[in-house]
Amino acid sequence: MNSLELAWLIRRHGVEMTHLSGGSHIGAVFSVADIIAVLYQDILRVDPAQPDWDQRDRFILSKGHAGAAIYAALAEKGFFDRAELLTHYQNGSRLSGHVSHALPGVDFSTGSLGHGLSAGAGMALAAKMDGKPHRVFVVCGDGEMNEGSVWEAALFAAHFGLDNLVLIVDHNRMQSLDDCAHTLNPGSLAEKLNAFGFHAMEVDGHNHEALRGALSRVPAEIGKPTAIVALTTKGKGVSFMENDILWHYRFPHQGWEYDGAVNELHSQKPAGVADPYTPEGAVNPCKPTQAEAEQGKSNMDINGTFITWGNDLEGARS
Ligand SMILES: Cc1ncc(C[n+]2csc(CCOP(=O)(O)OP(=O)(O)O)c2C)c(N)n1
Ligand SMILES: [Mg+2]
Repeated sequence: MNSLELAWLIRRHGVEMTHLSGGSHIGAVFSVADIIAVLYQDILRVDPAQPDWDQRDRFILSKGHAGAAIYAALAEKGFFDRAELLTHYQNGSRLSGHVSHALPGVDFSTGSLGHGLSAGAGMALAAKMDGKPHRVFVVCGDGEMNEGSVWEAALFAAHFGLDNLVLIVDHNRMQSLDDCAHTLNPGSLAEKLNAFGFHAMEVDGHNHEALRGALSRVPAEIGKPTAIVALTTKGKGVSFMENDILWHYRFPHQGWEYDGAVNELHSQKPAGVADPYTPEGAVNPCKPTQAEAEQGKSNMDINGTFITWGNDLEGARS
């Protein structure tokens, strides 16, 4: 398998998992899918046969609401059975809505935003103190960068010269209810991280070559933590989900949402990969009514009023 195939499978599993569970944050999963695929396929030194191997690279998905993405990657890499993916977000499942270290291959439970970089910095410092060679990779959301604890961790990482620590920011310019710029404008994250003592750079977060290039050259500078600000699109891969805040939380409902998502993914399917759920795509796909098509692009009207339908209004606000 190559990273493009893994990224496609992460998105396809993501559609199925969120569709079946009626939950999860599919826009965030699609946004980070390419980053996670390149990490797991080409960068992370991990071994599914020994998930607790002492010298494995550590990975923390600090934006833990995108747990479906790491679950799909871990299953594809052989950490657990693919069938378990379909229990996601359901009572009793190890694959809780937000990332849980109950699963082999998960180093740190997340979901309460703002903690991953602190934990990762601690792991990186411990590795330095013990003279161990592994690296620590942390993915934060750009909305998550509003959390003050992230910047405290950044100061700490630079102060201790943690060049075995890599922060990747999934910079999709949106958070749960609005654009980052309208919520608490982060300005240039790369400039700020450089000012905090990182070696920071911007890359196209959907371009596997660019991601691989940046992630293979860590540390980017000896003695400094590396930051990769990955420029991404929320909902990347399904046109009606892209850049639409509705899809921060919404799951693909039965009918045209599910069929449309599946068939758009099929139009991008790498030849070497098989769809485990709908080998030929959605057959006789449902089409949205005109009203649905008009509403389906947003959950807010021009006055900022929520106009969602179905059963996920509260979810859209979490
Ligand atoms: C401490 C904390 N506050 C609020 C939330 C609720 N929440 C879940 S996702 C989210 C938005 C995150 O936006 P971003 O970090 O940009 O991630 P994206 O979904 O865009 O990848 C919020 C506020 C949370 N999980 N943790
Ligand atoms: Mg975001």
